[in-house]
Amino acid sequence: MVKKFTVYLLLLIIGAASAMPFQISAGQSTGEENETSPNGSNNMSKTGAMSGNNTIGLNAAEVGEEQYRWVDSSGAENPPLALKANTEYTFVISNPTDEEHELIIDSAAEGKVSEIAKSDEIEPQSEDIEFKFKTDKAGELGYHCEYHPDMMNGTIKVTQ
Ligand SMILES: [Cu+2]
Repeated sequence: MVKKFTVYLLLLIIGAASAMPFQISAGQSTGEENETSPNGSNNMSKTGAMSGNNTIGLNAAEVGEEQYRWVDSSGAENPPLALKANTEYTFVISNPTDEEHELIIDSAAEGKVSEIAKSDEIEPQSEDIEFKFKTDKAGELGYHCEYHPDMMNGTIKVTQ
């Protein structure tokens, strides 16, 4: 246990040092900092936000025979997302599968029947598409695929 944890820590440190390709993790740690820091540094991180680090890589993936998931840049399947209200995010979505997908942002309360925003159709084997999303309300949202709602879905936590 202890050894595994040490190795994991080392990997984390190495990962952080190599220019941080884990955008979702980076977003989450920014959120934690904001909660504990005074208003002054919140303003500073908003300035940082405008410089374009609000990109979320979320790719369609076939993880087994006709088993589809959303995966983030670290390979996590259907990862929970943490977003800030009043901040525009750009989802960059690739689809190396042979199926069509479409990302729907939904109201978690009403689940897959509701639709707050949606991406364009994501054609099989297509180039990356970009989908911009912004909300002014804090709360719980969800996301899913129009065509694979039971396999490709996750939660979104929006904080002020
Ligand atoms: Cu799908």
